[in-house]
Amino acid sequence: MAKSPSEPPAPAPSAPVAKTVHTFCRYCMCSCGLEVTVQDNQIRKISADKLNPHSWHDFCAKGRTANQLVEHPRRILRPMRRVGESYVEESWDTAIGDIAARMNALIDAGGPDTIGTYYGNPSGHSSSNVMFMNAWMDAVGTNNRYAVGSVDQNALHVVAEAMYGSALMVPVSDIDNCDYFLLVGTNPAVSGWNWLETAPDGWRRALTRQAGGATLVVVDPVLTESAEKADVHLAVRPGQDWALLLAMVKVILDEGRQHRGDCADLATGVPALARLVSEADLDDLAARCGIDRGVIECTARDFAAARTAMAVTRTGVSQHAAGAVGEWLGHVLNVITGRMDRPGGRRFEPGYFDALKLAALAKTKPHVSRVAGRDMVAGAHALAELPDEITTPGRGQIRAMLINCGNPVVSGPDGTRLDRALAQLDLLVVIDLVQRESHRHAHWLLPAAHWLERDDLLAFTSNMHDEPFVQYGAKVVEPPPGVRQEWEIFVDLALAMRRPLFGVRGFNTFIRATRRIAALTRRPAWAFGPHWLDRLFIRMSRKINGRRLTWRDVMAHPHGLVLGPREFGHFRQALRTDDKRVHVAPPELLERTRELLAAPHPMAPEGFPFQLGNRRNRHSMNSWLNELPGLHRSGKRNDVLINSEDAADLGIAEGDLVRVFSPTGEVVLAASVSKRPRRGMVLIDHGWGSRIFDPRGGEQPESFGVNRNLLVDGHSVDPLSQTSPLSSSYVGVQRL
Ligand SMILES: Nc1nc2c(c(=O)[nH]1)N[C@H]1C(S)=C(S)[C@@H](COP(=O)(O)OP(=O)(O)OC[C@H]3O[C@@H](n4cnc5c(=O)[nH]c(N)nc54)[C@H](O)[C@@H]3O)O[C@H]1N2
Ligand SMILES: Nc1nc2c(c(=O)[nH]1)N[C@H]1C(S)=C(S)[C@@H](COP(=O)(O)OP(=O)(O)OC[C@H]3O[C@@H](n4cnc5c(=O)[nH]c(N)nc54)[C@H](O)[C@@H]3O)O[C@H]1N2
Ligand code: SF4
Ligand SMILES: [Mo]
Repeated sequence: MAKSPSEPPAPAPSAPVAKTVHTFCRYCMCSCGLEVTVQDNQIRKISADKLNPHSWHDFCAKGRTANQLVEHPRRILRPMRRVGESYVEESWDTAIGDIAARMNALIDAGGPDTIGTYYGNPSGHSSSNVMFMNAWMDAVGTNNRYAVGSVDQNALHVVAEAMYGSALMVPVSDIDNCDYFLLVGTNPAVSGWNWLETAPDGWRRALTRQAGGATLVVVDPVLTESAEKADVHLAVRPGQDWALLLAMVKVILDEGRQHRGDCADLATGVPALARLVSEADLDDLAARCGIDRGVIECTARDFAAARTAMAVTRTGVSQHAAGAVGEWLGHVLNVITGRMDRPGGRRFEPGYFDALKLAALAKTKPHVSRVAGRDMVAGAHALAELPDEITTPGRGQIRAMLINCGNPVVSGPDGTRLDRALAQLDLLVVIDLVQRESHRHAHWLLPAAHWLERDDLLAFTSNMHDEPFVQYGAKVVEPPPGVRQEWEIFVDLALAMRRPLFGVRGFNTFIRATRRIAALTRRPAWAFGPHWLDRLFIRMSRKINGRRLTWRDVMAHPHGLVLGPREFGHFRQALRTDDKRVHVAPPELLERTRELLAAPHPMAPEGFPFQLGNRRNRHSMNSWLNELPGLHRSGKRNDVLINSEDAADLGIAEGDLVRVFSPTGEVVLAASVSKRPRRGMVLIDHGWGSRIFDPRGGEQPESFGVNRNLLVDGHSVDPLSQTSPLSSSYVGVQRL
């Protein structure tokens, strides 16, 4: 309507008031407490929440700039359907309807296994995502589930299941009482003290102990930022930690340095372990791992004699063909020297919520994969198997894939083969914030919410914090209107496919009923969703000091709530083994170790004399965040680090362009001559070489650096953890 001239002028819009929200960062397991200033649904500033009593100390530039992914110029803002070589925006109804119809048609023709899924690392930082994705996969009934664990932490799941009786029973570090740190295959100075564990400020706390007299031993083929600070750096041969750790166990058992009480009372299987080490020869083990026998003996004796000590093993151990054995022997060292559940060692943190119980209830039905014939690990098959499962004809062949929070072409082995396989699918659906390398063949791109745009209660990781702690991850801003959280997508898909969520008949009817009631009463919270489960988990919380946590407690503490002191004595009780003891000698691990002992010493194949190592960067998160401005000021690319003596032999100088090749692939990048890698090893950061497409704007894809995993063979995996040997492939290097 036109304004009459007599009307008073509209008041000048007053600037919206800024508000402060306290939450935590969900990029990595450090889970840093954040203070975020918001104005008019725009993030103005992100800083460390220094009132967070548990976890703000690792706060880094990734958290500080988290708004940049929220505001990413190439962010997907509405569902996008592929039309030829470009994409068009569609409504959610159209997207869900089309995907449901196409998936149902595939299931009708070939059964539920025609639908495959891959879920990546960020899904683990959202309990609503994980729960509802599993509920949807159960609705579909597919066994074709592939997960990031097979390029990450599967070894820990396998070992925890075998030794402690639950894949989720992971010990946490008691850093502040530790006198002797044996850190194997981890670089906490860069990556934080985290894997399936959150020990806020862990690295600096360990350095404080060191300044007070504790010994810090870092086992790493690379002179990393952590190794530089160590009292002892053992530059192990890549992939051979198992030999080093077995030698240490042998020295301890042969010389009678074990903790007699724990070996008799807490553990079973010590005689079998003793038999195993009696078959091994110290000189042989020393030659395998490339560490002097005398040094191994001293390290073993010092570890066993220290007042308090812990061995910590991480991805540098797990991402190899002998990863599960290496991981196992790290735990064995702790158990036989009496480090479990004692100050300065590794504890079990019961948290506020019994995640082990829930994990046992929600266990995935066992399944043997069609092509490779392998069991699942922690509810999923190995990423390395995915290409063959897509391309090999027969009943159970995958014809549609859903990628949730993942970039497997870059994060897993032999991305070229996976990329080709993804191109053959009838349907590829991606849920992500932007379209990356693994998504280039997608038929549908579904826009996800960033963690700053969603609430999270991560009850599953309750026992992974190094003290009893709870914090509600509050939403900071509203997501753009066309964006949805993963759980909503999974519920809508299950409803549209007419397949019951959680695989429970009648569940969809129940959901519809709650939605109707919510609409009638205008109370959106009455519609079934993850908030129902969050409240349930708080209700199910453990009694601490005789009192159960309440929802009100959680909400009243936006900075998070430390529920009590770090306690010992929960480990034994938490064990899920039938005899309530730690199984130090699981038969499959003994057998695999004997296999390794019988195998010849590793030798570089003709023409590929170097082993390819890996680094993480403080300002990258695996294959993402690399593209954001402000991070990576020194240049947005990765180069190849070559040991200075090797470089001299090859005639390679700083900055030279080199070709790095393996039987699987090749990449070209600049050389950096360095003292960091040990001789015979070259280092390339992973996570680079992933294109970022522009499905909305139609601009050219952006790309930074090269994907070093193109050099990794996808066929060989650790038979126990099914993890790809990402950090021990053999490569050749040539100056161009
Ligand atoms: N050579 C080598 N390879 C490695 C490793 C190594 O050390 N060396 N490390 C391995 C490890 S430890 C890991 S964890 C894997 C990671 O492997 P992946 O999990 O497969 O890949 P990421 O690079 O983490 O990619 C995550 C994707 O999720 C998207 N994303 C982020 N947040 C969200 C969200 O909230 N919702 C949705 N839907 N999407 C989101 C990002 O945009 C990105 O595209 O890589 C592994 N690969
Ligand atoms: N800034 C940053 N932080 C992160 C991440 C990130 O991408 N960026 N990712 C997060 C994720 S998903 C994870 S899983 C954690 C991982 O946390 P960490 O496991 O600590 O990861 P890395 O920093 O890659 O350290 C692994 C170390 O193992 C070494 N290594 C390689 N091969 C061998 C070997 O055969 N033997 C031994 N002993 N060492 C070896 C490597 O040289 C490297 O220094 O980090 C998390 N934190
Ligand atoms: S990315 Fe940085 S700020 Fe975020 S949780 Fe990890 S260490 Fe903390
Ligand atoms: Mo990871």
